[in-house]
Amino acid sequence: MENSKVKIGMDSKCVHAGIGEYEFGPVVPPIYQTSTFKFESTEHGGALFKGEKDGYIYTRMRNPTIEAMENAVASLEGGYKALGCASGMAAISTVFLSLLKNGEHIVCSKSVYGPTATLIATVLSNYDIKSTFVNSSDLDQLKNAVTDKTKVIYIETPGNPTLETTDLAEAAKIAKAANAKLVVDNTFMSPVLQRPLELGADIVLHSMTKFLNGHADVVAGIIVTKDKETYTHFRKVLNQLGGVIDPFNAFLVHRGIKTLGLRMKRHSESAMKLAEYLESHNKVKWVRYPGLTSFPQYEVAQKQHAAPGGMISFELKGGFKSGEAVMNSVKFCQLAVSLGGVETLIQHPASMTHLSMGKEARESAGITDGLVRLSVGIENVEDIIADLEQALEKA
Ligand code: LCS
Repeated sequence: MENSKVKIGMDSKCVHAGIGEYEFGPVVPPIYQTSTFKFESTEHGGALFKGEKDGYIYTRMRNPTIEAMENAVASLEGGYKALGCASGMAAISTVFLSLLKNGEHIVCSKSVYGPTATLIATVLSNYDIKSTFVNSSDLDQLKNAVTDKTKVIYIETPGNPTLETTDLAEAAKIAKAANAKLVVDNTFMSPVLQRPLELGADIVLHSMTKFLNGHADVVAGIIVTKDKETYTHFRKVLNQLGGVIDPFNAFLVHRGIKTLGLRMKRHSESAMKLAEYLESHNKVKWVRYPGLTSFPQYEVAQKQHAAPGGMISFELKGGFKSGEAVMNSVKFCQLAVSLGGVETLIQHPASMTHLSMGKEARESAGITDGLVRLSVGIENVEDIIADLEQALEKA
């Protein structure tokens, strides 16, 4: 199916991507839960190491279960090949360490997952890699931040947790003119709703802990490359750094991907209803959701997304205290970090995911103290609304 010349729809792709032919004819790829693979002889082992023969040596280097999942994500994103990683952060650090050298420069969206910003500001800086953080939805800011040393433009869109949305086709033009690689964190949308490579990005990555797996039971990441040269270079670096996914987690993610098309539709439909409900609520100051006409980058979102996705952020009129009161009052929505699973999660970035950034960097990125983030699950939306209704009474 995967190699078939017949063009199939995105939901069909989610079900069939990456599935090959296996011994005994299973419809699901077997889990090769092994760290190593036997050689037929020293000649055979030598030929594998020299790349003269195709085959498996050691799971950190290659594993058939991991490869099946990687092929699925590469196919959904429209990429060449992908690299399964132990977490989203392993994917991000592998990309940075593969692309950047001392003396070089990275431009990054201000509204990114907290540890991504912290990694750039406190770890890459140790290797004399300089950085500039910009509101990347403002293309002039993005263009003006580029220097002759810029090698990477790193964009998370929609950004965590503000949902600030960057026009990727325009960002790709800026990167191309600067001879820099455009790297996009596509975690919030998944390839069902947004495909950055088609818009001109060079590299896409995900925390697969979120929508791709979708069931809140795996921590994993992935890097999708556009060409053989980049893939081969990244594979070598990942093999040295060692942050690879394991076969069982790869199997679980691959299983999760089968329902990705259905899940993203349901997340988007329910989130749209919730965003409208929240926007009309008298305790809510504002709502950020790409499907609302009030969304600051509504036109870009309409152009770039197949549907608005499952993430909402909103600010309560009562600020920090109200935020705390709502979160301590929810009964159906669960107070937890992470996102993109089938269950609805609610969290407070200033005290949780973006705590490590510090107040000043948070405020500059638009992450106000009263901001609440909602990851809308696939439950009956009436149950989520009823829970927020009773919790908002306490705000
Ligand atoms: N990129 C984005 C957009 C994320 O939201 C996260 C994690 C990561 C990368 C890192 O992925 P991980 O290593 O955790 O697989 N986001 C989280 C969040 O918002 N709450 O808890 C984790």
